[in-house]
Amino acid sequence: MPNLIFDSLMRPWLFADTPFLHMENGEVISHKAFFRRVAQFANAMPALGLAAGDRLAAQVDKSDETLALYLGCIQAGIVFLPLNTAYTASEVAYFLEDSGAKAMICTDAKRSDMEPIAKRCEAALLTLQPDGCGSLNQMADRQANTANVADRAADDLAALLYTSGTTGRSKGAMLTHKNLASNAQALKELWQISADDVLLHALPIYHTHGLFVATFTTLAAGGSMIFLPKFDVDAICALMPKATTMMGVPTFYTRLLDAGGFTKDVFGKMRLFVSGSAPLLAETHMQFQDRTGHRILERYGMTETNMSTSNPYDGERRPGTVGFPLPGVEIRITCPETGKHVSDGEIGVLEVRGDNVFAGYWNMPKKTKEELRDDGFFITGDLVSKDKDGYVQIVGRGKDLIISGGFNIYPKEVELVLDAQPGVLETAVIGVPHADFGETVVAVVARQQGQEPDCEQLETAIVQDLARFKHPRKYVVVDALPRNAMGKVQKNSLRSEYGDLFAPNLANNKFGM
Ligand code: MLC
Ligand code: AMP
Repeated sequence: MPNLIFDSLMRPWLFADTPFLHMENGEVISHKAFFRRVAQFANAMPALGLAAGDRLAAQVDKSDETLALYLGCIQAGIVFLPLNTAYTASEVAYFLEDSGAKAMICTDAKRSDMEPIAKRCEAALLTLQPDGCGSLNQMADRQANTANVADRAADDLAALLYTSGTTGRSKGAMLTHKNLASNAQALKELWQISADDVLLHALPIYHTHGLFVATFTTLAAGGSMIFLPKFDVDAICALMPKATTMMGVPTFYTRLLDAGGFTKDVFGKMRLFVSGSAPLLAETHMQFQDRTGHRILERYGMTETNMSTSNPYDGERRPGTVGFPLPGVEIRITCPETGKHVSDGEIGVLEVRGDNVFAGYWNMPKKTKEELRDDGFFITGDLVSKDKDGYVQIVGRGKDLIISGGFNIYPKEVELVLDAQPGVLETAVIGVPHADFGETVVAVVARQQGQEPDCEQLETAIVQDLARFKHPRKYVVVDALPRNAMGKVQKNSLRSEYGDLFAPNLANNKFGM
């Protein structure tokens, strides 16, 4: 019975005594031991009331247990819905309601906040703890360590990942077995990942990058991972001598370059550094090459498409570009107004087609139709050009999106919270350059005539509703927002005006007027 992800990424290593996870405390978990735990989680699913095709949402800390739960869902045919640990209870409530998840897994610390939400959504609520003491860990302990494999077609869903949208409403991207398995194999081949590779894994595992790109390529090759709970420069420098590869967002690389301890003793044995999820400045690429002799391999992707393009492993890795389409992925560059192809060298919207492209947005047929064309091309919303050698360069975004340290923030979501506060006429939320996060969030708030918004109150509303990474790092109160002749707010002019707010000497005063 087929189950593409299980068959291609898990089955080959089920009984292998080779190492899979090197934990921070020195513990080494073999493939065999890990997959026994996976089977225990798979066997726990019926007791949670879940059957193949049902959704399970999880907002839990990164650990070997979390990864085993993810893969247990794959084995049992459950659709996994991972959630950023920074999301507030009200953000999680939306995902639970929208997805119709039948089970919600959280940490012990969040259980009391989640109880009323899970009850309202009629979802089973259990906890998962890295130390194995949560109620779901204990339920898994009681299960057999071999399990049946659920029959899943290539187009059946494996995961539901929510991405925010320009309307402020998050959309669940439906990812199939075919999407994830094909991308893992393509990247494994392209980046020459082998069973001998040891990946330094410091990314979160609730997003495409840490979960699918990093973990699934390692599984595709039968390699192992040094599995760190989060990115910490000292831990990275201490453990890199044992690794051969690392995948990270640009902030990882700028922080490493700033670290005195990042020396040849540390990176000497590494063979590959991959960057993605946000633009890597050509300057960072060059500085990294000067310091280490390594050329960071930059690739490009999206939650909806997994990875679409990559710089070559063997050929020239060109700074400021994201390389070529992956094998099996087609791209075209079109005019945003007419939808017609643009000539090489001209700027247009990138469209992508291939087994990597998702099946659509959960319960949003209209939105799906707007972004996924009848001929299978997905409109990414990223503005790109292609040079004469075929290298794709991301030159901007057609969508109103801020990327901070690899996390996406759709301004509309923040604006909706601020617009509802007393004294606020309207708000424009923009991204401005930031040395550490690449971009950071600034809110430009127009006061209602004769009233003065209370910035502390704005901040309170934001803290209550939105995850920390979405919070404006600066509020600027103005009389009116700039508009063009059509009445559209001119965010470009705000970005020019406030673009240097995070110049070092200005960054301290949060509430600029
Ligand atoms: C943490 N904070 C952030 C933040 N991460 N704020 C803005 N942007 C971020 N990315 C908050 C913290 O809560 C903290 O708040 C403060 O900022 C500084 O904390 P920190 O300790 O310095 O943060 P740190 O834990 O180091 O996190 C930074 C980071 C992390 C870059 C290591 O954000 C990270 O791992 N990012 C990776 C994101 C990722 O995997 N993206 C892939 C998406 S998939 P306070 O209160 O202390 O000020 C995708 C598709 C594709 O995009 O192509 O890959
Ligand atoms: P997400 O919705 O979190 O999957 O983020 C996807 C977005 O991240 C893309 O649409 C791009 O805007 C951006 N992105 C990913 N990789 C890169 C990259 N290498 N360079 C520039 N932007 C990138």
